[in-house]
Amino acid sequence: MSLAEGTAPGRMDRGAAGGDDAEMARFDEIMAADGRIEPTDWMPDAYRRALVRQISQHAHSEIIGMQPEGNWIGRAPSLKRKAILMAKVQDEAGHGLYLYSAAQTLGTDRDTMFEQLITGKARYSSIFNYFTPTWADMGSIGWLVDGAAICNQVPLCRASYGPYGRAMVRICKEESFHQRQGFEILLALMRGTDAQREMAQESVNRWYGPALMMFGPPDADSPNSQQSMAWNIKRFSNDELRQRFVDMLVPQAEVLGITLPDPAIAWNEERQSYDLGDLDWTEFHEVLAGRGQANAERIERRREAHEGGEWVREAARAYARKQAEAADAAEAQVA
Ligand code: BYC
Repeated sequence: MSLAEGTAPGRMDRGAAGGDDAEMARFDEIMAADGRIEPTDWMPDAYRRALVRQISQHAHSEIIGMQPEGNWIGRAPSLKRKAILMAKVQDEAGHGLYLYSAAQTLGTDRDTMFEQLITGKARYSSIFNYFTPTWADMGSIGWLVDGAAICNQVPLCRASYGPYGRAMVRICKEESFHQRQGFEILLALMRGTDAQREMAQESVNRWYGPALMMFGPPDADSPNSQQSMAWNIKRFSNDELRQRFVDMLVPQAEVLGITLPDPAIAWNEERQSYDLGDLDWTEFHEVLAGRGQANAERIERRREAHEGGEWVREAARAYARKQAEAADAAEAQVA
């Protein structure tokens, strides 16, 4: 959709005669200057929709992303590992909340987003539909999944929509810690027994491909990339970021002594980058269609947690009601 096709709520209220063109021109100017759009600025509807789509999917990913690791909190191999894992999972809850707040500034309420998630209508990252059968999976998630997240999300700190970019700054700082703790789990295993080394390698074998698919389909099959890049939401294409990630991983795998499960990985002198093999995009589309290992379980657990939390929401509403009544009563007394 072209920029000119967009309309946004409030546009008619704000636009004096010719105001629409002026607003559009102002928006284009901000984009051309690589500036920021804030919630009170006029923006085309299509831009607003693109942001709500990406930010809400991102928020859902953080919230669903708590489950594969939450699975290991009670079974972490030491008190220290348990404390670290709990902190990481809590960070993910926090990331989800910053992102829901950013999406709310675009006029989409949180209840609607939650409803879309628990009814299976909303997307969240494909990566969280895989099971975590071994402790080494906590290492692989940190090293590969959070590593991919950092590659993808550091450029999002410069996203043109202010609340999203600002949320990403804090998220990326925390993701760096997450990635290091994953690398350190794998390093400890690789310095351990043969069985521990095997566990680490087997886990990386399972997570490598799905982690690379987190960046989205190949550029030629990515319907949203071009427009998102024109709007300075995305700064790099899916394939560019995937390449960056592999270039970052190869030397790290060497330090770990882990083999990346792609025999096609080879240094390309001309491109000054690593060549890589094809990924299983059929699997990706199956997961997106809801037929991954854990899709049904993830949504079911989320729905249960949401329903189980109803009493907390009710208590918060009752508290807010009482506060409002007290404020009204105080005002009436002054009057
Ligand atoms: N999984 O046109 P494309 C985390 C969808 S959280 C599922 O390239 P776009 C973490 C895409 O939505 C990780 N769906 O899309 C948390 C689109 O469908 P719709 C999440 C995917 O938006 C806890 C269609 O495929 N990170 O790291 O230009 C613990 C065509 O794709 C996926 C973010 O959300 C996928 N992997 O690019 C640990 C980052 N890929 O909406 C870690 C923000 C694509 O048209 N998001 N699709 O129905 C983005 O950067 C971009 O949205 C994407 C996709 C790169 C993901």
